[in-house]
Amino acid sequence: MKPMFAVSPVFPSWLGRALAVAVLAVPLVALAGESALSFSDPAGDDNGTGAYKYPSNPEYKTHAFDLRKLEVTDKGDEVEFKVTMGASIDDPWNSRDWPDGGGNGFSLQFVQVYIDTDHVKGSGFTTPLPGLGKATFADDEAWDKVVLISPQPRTRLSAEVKAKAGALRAGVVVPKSTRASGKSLIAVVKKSDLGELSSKWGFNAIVQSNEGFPVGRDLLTRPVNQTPGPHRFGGGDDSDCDPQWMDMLAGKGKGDGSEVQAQYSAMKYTCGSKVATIPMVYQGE
Ligand SMILES: [Ca+2]
Ligand SMILES: [Ca+2]
Ligand SMILES: [Ca+2]
Repeated sequence: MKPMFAVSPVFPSWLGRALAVAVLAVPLVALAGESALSFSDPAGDDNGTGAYKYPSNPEYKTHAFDLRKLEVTDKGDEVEFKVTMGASIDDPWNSRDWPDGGGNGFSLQFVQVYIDTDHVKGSGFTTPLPGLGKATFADDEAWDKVVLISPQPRTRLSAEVKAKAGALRAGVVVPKSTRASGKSLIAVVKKSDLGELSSKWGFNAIVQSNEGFPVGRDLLTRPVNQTPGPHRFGGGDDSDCDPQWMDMLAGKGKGDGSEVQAQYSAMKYTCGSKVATIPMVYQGE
């Protein structure tokens, strides 16, 4: 009898610990799978500085470049970036038939999600990738990573980055997969390429247009000119002294009306003397 008494109290306590670990492990995994950062942007501010116009070709349909939401979700070993626009995502140029293995099922949009992972002055890059025109990030909001959400196949995107990004290439993240769904673009990034997602990170989503035949050193981006053309945005400058994108996050990234003016102010430029600013939005602060 004695050995039974000696053993039996040990067994339940071992079992109890195992159960406690199992019960704790389940919600921890579920929490990681659900934790997400969400940023909103006002409707109808897809005119850059306030003056920009869409290309004249009707394929660039109304609000196809109107950023509404950026959601960043922790998926364990991966992080999902979901960018939602004001119109359904189309594929008028049949991206599946493009060279290098075919594109990602959409044609027009190209979103660059800039991320400040440390919020340390002087740490990171203060200029965007080539093709966005003249623009700067504040010293204490310099970006460390940029996720490229492009319809181009990975081979083409990676080759363009290698040829044109220079030193900025160190921060470029090419997603393992990118697709369109309804009004959203969804890109999945390996956490080993990005780091552990934090609510303290700063974000901005720059909405550009995919250009398969880019001008000069532009990295797959479509210029903004003075006058719109069939495949050129208008309302800017024919050189690259203007900020060349249509929409981005501004203010607190909550989507309220004040963020329209905040965007226009940040994108204000004067050729030769003042360049536009790309602000970071920090949800955790
Ligand atoms: Ca918007
Ligand atoms: Ca321009
Ligand atoms: Ca905006």
